[in-house]
Amino acid sequence: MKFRFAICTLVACTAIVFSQAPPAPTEDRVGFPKDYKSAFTKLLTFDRPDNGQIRVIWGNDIASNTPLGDPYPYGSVLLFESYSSKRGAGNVILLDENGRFMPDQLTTIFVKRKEAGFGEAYQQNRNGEWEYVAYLPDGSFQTPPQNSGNCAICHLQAGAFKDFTFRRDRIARQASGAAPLATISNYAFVPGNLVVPKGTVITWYNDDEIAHTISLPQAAVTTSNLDQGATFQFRFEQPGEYDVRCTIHAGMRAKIIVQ
Ligand SMILES: [Cu+2]
Repeated sequence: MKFRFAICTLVACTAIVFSQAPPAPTEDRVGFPKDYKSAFTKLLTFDRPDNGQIRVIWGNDIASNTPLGDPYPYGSVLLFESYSSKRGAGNVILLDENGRFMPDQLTTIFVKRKEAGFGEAYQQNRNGEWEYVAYLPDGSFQTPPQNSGNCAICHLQAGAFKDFTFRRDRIARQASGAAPLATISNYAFVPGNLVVPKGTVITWYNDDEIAHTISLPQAAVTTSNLDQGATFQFRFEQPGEYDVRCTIHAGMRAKIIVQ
């Protein structure tokens, strides 16, 4: 528990503020799934360009077989491994030939489990029936249960309709977790035009609520429908100008200039 003293001279008051960790369980009912690499399914590898972390999301059979839109059944376990990524000169994040971050060190394994009656201890921040614990790779605590209140606060953002789980749309669409260089939003390619060096892999991410396609006439490529959360990747080997079109909405136009 931390104490903070605030003295408000204008109103001549002195207040003592107790800032406390948010409410959380005191006991680990999640459990470190030692054998996850053989027993779980790898669902998504997600690159975070803001901090260079790679998140590899895994689910046990119950969680992995739950369709998008359904709540996860009891017994579901989801986890993500957090890796640092390899950096080059100037601390620049290095990319592999597919435009992906390259894992360096496995630092933390964040785990959540859903069981009947779980989550009550988070009180006002309760996420349905999930509880959270984070472990170091040796299975010891990184975030013990009593400090996991912030996990619940964060996962509240995913909302009850996604059963408090992020990236479900990407997992369901088998999307790439690469950081997109372009997105589709409000019936538009964003940014409209993009200039890249040859050899660049561009990942488009459909952030719109309806399906679009991506057609590159000069490369003779047209995707099938990309639902929300889906991605499409293409490597531009040859310099030139490439039109980008949606075959459903004729007004959607952009250009990739490859140098
Ligand atoms: Cu479209």
